[in-house]
Amino acid sequence: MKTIITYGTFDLFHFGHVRLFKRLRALGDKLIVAVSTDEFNALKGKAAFFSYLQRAEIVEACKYVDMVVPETHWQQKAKDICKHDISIFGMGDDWQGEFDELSILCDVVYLSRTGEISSTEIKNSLAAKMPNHDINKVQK
Ligand code: C2G
Repeated sequence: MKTIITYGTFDLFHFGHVRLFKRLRALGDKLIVAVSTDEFNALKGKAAFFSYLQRAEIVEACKYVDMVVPETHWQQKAKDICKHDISIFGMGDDWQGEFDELSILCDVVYLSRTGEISSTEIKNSLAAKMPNHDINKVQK
């Protein structure tokens, strides 16, 4: 059983995320996705539109994803790799080289990031279209 793991915020889920998951899943038999909690996002200086639970629900619904776990701090990766018997740690290549130290535990791969889409770009283009709305608030 070859298990892959990846980490991220995955806000405003889009085809760039799907393409990453699809390619990672094709490398083995099981894909685990560690979704950044709201508290960890604050440490990353990121304010997601959707809450952790909403983002985890969306990611879990993706057919390429077998399991979702919370990402609560930067240093959890090595422990996760051992705990889940990970064969491959994978990220988009905007993280190229940042996690090479994990290669003592498993294979480390960086896959090309999908161009022309990002959660930030989605937010910005929506904000431009709706100048009077605060798109950072989920409509109740
Ligand atoms: N990604 C991608 N193509 C895009 C956008 C994102 O391949 N158009 C990939 C990124 O390269 C990353 C993953 O999707 O591997 C998640 O991206 P983010 O949600 O922006 O997560 P990030 O802020 O990079 O957090 O410990 C690692 C961090 O939690 C990563």
